[in-house]
Amino acid sequence: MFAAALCGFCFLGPVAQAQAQDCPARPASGTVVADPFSIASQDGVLTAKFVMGHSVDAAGYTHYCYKYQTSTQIVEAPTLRVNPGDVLNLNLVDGITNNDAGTMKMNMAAASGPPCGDGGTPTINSTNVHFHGMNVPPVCHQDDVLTTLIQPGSPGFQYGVQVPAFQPPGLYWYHPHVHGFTEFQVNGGAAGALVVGGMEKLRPEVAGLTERVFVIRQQYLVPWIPGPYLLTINYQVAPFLGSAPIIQMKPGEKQFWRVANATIQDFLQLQIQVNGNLQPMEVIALDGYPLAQTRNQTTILVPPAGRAEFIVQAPPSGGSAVFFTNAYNTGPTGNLDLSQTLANIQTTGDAVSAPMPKATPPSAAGVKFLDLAQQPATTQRKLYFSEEFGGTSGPIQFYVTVDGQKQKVFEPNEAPAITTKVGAIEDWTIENRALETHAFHIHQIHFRVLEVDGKPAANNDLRDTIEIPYWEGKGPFHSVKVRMDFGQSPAGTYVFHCHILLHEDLGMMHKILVEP
Ligand SMILES: [Cu+2]
Repeated sequence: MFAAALCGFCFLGPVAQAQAQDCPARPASGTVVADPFSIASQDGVLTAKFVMGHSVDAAGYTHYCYKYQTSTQIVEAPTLRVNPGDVLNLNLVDGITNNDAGTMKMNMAAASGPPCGDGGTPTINSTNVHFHGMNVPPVCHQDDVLTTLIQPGSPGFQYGVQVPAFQPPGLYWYHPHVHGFTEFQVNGGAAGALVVGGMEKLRPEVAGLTERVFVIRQQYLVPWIPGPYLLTINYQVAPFLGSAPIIQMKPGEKQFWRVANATIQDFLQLQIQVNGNLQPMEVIALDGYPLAQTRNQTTILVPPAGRAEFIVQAPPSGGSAVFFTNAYNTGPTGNLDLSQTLANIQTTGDAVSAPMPKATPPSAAGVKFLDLAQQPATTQRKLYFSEEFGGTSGPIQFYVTVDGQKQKVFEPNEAPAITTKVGAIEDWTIENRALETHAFHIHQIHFRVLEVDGKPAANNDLRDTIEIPYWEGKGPFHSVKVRMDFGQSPAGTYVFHCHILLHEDLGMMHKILVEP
């Protein structure tokens, strides 16, 4: 969207002066990409303490960081590894200090109802955590983002997240979700991977392969002005010009890559190019959920907040390969999602000559609601994304609206736009009436893609985030029809929104109440 539309934020002022480096140093460009530090549950429990830090580096980039103390150093945003049925005990301290922008509070109302955590007014220095894609309850101390506020200077907040026994193995992620301020902290780097273990049991293709976790993030040059931005891979900048990050593989080796799109707005079109040619990737899972059947793709579109897990094969000795994101057109009022190299794949060491072990047939056991498409829906709904220029509360308004209701931006104390019940099965048709592509996301549950633009979808994948292309200005609106199975939903109030985080912060979000 236009930089001009951001002027609601412009009063936040210029880039803060470089300050003491509270956040760990990030890797230099052109170096070998390391996986994030990883911490795993033991005996069904993962206990960790994070401190949210903040600093501005010498280049003027604002960092937000989930700091974690290992036995030897402080790292940021480690990968959390749990198994279905585990408990994640995460203590989060808001250690943001010396953040000048935070003194200029935006006019954000607190949510109605009893506060969870420290309460008070949400500011750019407040934080909380959303466990994106996890089917956990939207309640205080688990995955409530509507009332949970952690404020600087408080002793910290204790999450005790009960991972459901039915949570599919796969890649999820965590990030802050304070309405009005989500973009700033995620843009600064506050986001990390969460892996639910056991993929090799459902998809034996990945058993024995080296696993890599790549978190693609985005950082604006100036954190609250969209415009020039850089993509990073595991915190290493992937520059448009100059030395690309390096991913090392053995010649001919197959690896299992788990890639999270933790950007604030970028639609990634992931490709592997070998000697300039597109190479198929074997897609294992999307948005954490194993596919009913794996499939080969040469491009994987991953909307902001989406995840893709796939098998990559390195070129033989002497070959060269590139991990690439192709340009994606987000429409006349959309952002520029440019093509660029994310990393150069460098072959090193001995070639892997033996063929990969033959996979045993995959088991569908444990994959949730494979037969969902055969069940009748009890309710049909239509929702749409839209934008309005020249409104009273800023140059542009972003709406997601239940058809028949009034277009309005999210208010923390609003009533739910949708009320349903645990056990309901609903079909939602979500249309995009804006001149810009949006990314639909709902908390707590996955949905099955039934139709795209009114035609049966090529793949009935289970997703938690999906792109809906922009309107060309004439002709029908693009749409997706998805099936929501509230039989898998916890009761409670949670949200659906666009996962372009600025849009969410500006109110392209509403609540859904799922009654017990
Ligand atoms: Cu959007």
